[in-house]
Amino acid sequence: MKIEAVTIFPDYFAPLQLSLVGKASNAGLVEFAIHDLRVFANNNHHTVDDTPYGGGAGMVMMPEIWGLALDPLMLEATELIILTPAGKRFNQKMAADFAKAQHLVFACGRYEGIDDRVRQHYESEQYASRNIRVHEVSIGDYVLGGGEVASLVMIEAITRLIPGVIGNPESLSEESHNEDGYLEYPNFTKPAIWRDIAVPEILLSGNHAEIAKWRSSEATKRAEKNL
Ligand code: JB8
Repeated sequence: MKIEAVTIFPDYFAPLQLSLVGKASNAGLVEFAIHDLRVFANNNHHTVDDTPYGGGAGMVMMPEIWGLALDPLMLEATELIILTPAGKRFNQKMAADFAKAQHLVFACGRYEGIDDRVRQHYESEQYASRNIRVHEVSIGDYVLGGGEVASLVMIEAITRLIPGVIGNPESLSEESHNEDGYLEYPNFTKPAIWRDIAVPEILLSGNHAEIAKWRSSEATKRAEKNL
């Protein structure tokens, strides 16, 4: 899988070299390319934004510059992901679907976002016929300063689902994981007593059936508390 991002802040993507994602990249399971949008700003001050038509607060990123940046990235079978607070909420199902793609391109806006004609243009039939799809995505109900951090969140969630990235794929499918793929019950490791707090006795019993029952009941308690 190839993952690209277009941004005015390429340095935001430095963490892609770390941890599991960095290892996946070094192993050739995923390839990253981060592109500086400002390279395509052919005006004196490398400006990428202008005032909004219709008035209002803030600035809007200009479509011409985005077109120059994105055109060369729109290969056959590309998922173009535009981060915006108004997008569809990212979830584990979307991560699993994107993990099956060949090519992801993240368009990271700043200011009040990208001129909407960029979305409209790449949604047109000339791109659809080449299996290029556009997705407006949000990672949650809060407002970030731009799409970079949201892209990092999505890239981490997606990359760990690429076959071969997580050594033991049981940890993605085991019954002890919920539909979103994470452990729902509380976890404990050594020592058995820490600051006067003991690990629940049942976990030291070796009775796997009783342990499974206890974990299931703890998971239910937690789910109710988090409603
Ligand atoms: C300008 O909160 B967000 C988000 C906020 C943004 C842009 C993209 C995403 C662009 N502000 O998901």
